Amino acid sequence: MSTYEPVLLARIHKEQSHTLDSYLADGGYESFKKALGMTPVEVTTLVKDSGLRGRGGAGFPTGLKWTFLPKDHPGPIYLAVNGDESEPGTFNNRILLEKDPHQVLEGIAISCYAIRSNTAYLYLRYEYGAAWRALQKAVAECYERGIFGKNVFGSGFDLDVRLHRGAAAYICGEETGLIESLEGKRAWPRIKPPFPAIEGLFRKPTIVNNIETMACVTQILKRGIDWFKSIGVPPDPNNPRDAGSYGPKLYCLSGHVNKPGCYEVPLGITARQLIEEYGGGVPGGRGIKAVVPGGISMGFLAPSELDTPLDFNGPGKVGCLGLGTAAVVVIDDQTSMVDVVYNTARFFAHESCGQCTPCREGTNWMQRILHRIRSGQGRMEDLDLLLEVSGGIGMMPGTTICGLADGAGWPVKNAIRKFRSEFEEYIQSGRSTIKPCELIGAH
Ligand code: L3W
Ligand code: SF4
Repeated sequence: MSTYEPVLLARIHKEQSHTLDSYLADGGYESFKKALGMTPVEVTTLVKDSGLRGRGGAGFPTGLKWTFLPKDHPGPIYLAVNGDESEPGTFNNRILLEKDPHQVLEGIAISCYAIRSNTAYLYLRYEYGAAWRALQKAVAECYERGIFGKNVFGSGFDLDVRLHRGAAAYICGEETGLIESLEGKRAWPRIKPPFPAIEGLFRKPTIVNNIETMACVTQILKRGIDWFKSIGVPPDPNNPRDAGSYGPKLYCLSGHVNKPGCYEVPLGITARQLIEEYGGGVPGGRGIKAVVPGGISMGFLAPSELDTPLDFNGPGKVGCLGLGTAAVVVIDDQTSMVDVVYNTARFFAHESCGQCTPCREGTNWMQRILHRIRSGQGRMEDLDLLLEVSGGIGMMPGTTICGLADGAGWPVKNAIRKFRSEFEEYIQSGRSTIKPCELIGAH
């Protein structure tokens, strides 16, 4: 097991870890004070040089994103913090917000200062009631003690942090859907460009960053670049475009493991290490059929791919979409991949916002074809039809406003490519794994 000592999760088991008094006793808000003693450009450069990449799914370099803001903009500039954590299997943001909200709020304060924003909006997933209550209390404490508000710490810098509760829809986590929702509208993603950094919330320059990214900003200010870069994976020397995978990461481990949970370890741990050393293996000593490397949009690792490093590059090298949210879901050898992929398709068909025809129709096609296979009525040509709908030229990939269609198609085509014989056997057998209760309301 790694000797790494958690930093982002260091406080979560302490009594009253969510309170301001507890946070201040551990040196809380000293990083914000340190940032206020620097110029905004210096703070941005520090974050850029740390190599921090966004933790919300795309892994985009955080400091670089900040530099996309228009120079000398008269303002306002906004920070929108994405806490609409909805990717299945992902719960790292919830833990941070429930147990250590001030670590996140401090990162928000530092980031606002760096990007010259006086207003941050934290958008929280509707279902996160405990996190909502913890955040409301934490923000109120910050206003009471002068950490937020006018002239914070006598610095001349004004900061408002506003909380917004989401609307229980996956698409609210897409950055422009989130912005639309913050504006009080239906969360229909916008066409990019313009990117939010140029034209975002209320048509003003806006940076959208994830909750875990904000916690990392706090720790980078506190511990420095060398600490951050001593953890994780440096850039691939054979890939000049690789920015590396530095720092700690919160991996959410779930599914068929003995010890599911949120584990903080260096980026680059392999799926096998995570499952065996942290998750305690698969219950009953059963085998592994597949592993989702980072949220269901990303596809599946086959048993022969379990030594894949879960950094920003590793999963992509074995046919997955990427690291995503680092939500690792273990699927044992007693589970049907047809059922797994059907559940995935059903989820995306439900969550598609419906603006784009390839996504609205494609996600439904996939669900219906997979339902037909599951009901024992599948045809062998259904597999190529699924591959065509999910990955064919001019079909779902690359034809839509946001990435949901790509993310919906990828696990379907990836599963058929890696587990085709299982799909074929299922169709040939003519059997069905549909449970009677599922027939209620089935398509
Ligand atoms: C200015 C440019 N800004 C890119 C910005 C862009 C965004 C960031 C990354 O998807 C992934 C997705 C899900 N000028 C820019 C620029 N930017 N070029 O950089 O952009 P992008 O489009 O690569 O990613 P995205 O649309 O933010 C996120 C995957 O994450 N995912 C996540 C789902 C759910 C959660 C959650 O539950 N927490 O995040 C799951 O796998 O599929 O691939 O800010 O504006 N030239
Ligand atoms: Fe909506 Fe899907 Fe189009 Fe995204 S790709 S905007 S979810 S219809």
